[in-house]
Amino acid sequence: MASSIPVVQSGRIRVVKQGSGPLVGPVVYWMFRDQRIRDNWALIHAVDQANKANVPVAIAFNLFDQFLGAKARQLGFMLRGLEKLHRDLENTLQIPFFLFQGQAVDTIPDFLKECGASLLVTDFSPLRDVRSWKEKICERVGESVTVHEVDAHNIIPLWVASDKLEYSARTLRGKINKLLPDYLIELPAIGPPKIKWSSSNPPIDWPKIIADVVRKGAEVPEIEWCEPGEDAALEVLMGSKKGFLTTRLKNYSTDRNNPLKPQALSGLSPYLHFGQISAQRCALEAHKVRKHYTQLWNASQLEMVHHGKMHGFMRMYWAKKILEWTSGPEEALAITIYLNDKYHIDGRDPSGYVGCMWSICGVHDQGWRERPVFGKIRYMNYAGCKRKFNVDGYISYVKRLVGESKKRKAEVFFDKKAKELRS
Ligand code: FO1
Repeated sequence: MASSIPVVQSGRIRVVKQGSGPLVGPVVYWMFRDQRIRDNWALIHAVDQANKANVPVAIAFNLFDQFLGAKARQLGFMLRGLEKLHRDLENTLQIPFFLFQGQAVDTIPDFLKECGASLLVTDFSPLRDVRSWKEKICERVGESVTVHEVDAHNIIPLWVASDKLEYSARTLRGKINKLLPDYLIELPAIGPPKIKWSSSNPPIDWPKIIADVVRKGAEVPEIEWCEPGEDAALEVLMGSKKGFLTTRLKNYSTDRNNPLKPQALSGLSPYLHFGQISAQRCALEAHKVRKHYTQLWNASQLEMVHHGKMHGFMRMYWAKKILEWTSGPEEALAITIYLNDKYHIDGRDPSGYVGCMWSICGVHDQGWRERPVFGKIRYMNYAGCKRKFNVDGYISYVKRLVGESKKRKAEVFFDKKAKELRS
């Protein structure tokens, strides 16, 4: 197998069948579960292996006649997503996309034979049927053909996270969290492969295929409220208008269990199911939002510690986050009063104590709609700050303040040292 260090972590790839021959023929990625170009480890691996062996790469998709009772609703969504993927592939990566209809155990081996492929890359699905199809395909492909399986769906590859049926989320969560630093990493973008596919791939009559599928599966009609495809998925995740992370996450903690507020949930499951968005992308983007969120609080804390005077607005946000993060109001009050007295030039003052009491116990404030953690105490969050001021500007302002204060400290330190040395 021609491959130096794989671009995809070895833990994410399983050699399902080791072919006897070298990688001299094309690489084919049988796309099944992860129907997307961006952030797709299986596609990244297929292109990487093809480039390293100087062979072309193609994507093959098999449309089953019947798939677990799927009707117009599911197949229409899936195929409209694939139609966009096919167009994007042609416009950006020039990777051919072959659509077969029938049983994958027939169409995939036939295609590999026809194009003389040396490596079949598959994405990973734990479904029993899919596993048996893969076994049959391994039996049917030529001796020389190698078959790889890449877990492009999970952040931690399933077989790395655990080798057994976990009896509780708690035990599995611990294993996953330990592995996140290794696997929750940025994904490389792919460019057009080095070697172009020889034959031009046959045109696909998407409107006809979709019309047939929708007509045959009419008993479960399509949905209108959820636009299929990778671009729509990213909009739902982080679009400026209705993105979950950008505009709706703030309601999640309070409204996630309210069926009358479906917008509080991400709305990403249709896209995750068909692999039109990567769970890893969702987690990476959520981390960025979270980092921002803690960066804002850290900035207010640093402004107090180094500058000795935190802006009044930030004192409310700062104290309320401590309430959110601690075991209850008593602990939060103890911490805010301790820090306020220790670092604020204007701490140890009746108005400081009232400020802490206002933020944490609602003294002099009205009662607000009850919500988890805060009860009836006024709620303040990052989104609220963003509406009021330039959060990034405040964060960099405090960075400058801290830099200047540390520089002054260093000057004082070295002046003192120099005096000592002179005396
Ligand atoms: N995957 C395919 O490769 N070909 C299909 O024809 C196909 C139909 C299909 C219908 C409904 C559905 O919910 C899923 C379907 N899938 C199909 C699988 C899909 O790719 C999902 O990612 C897997 O079911 C998730 O494991």
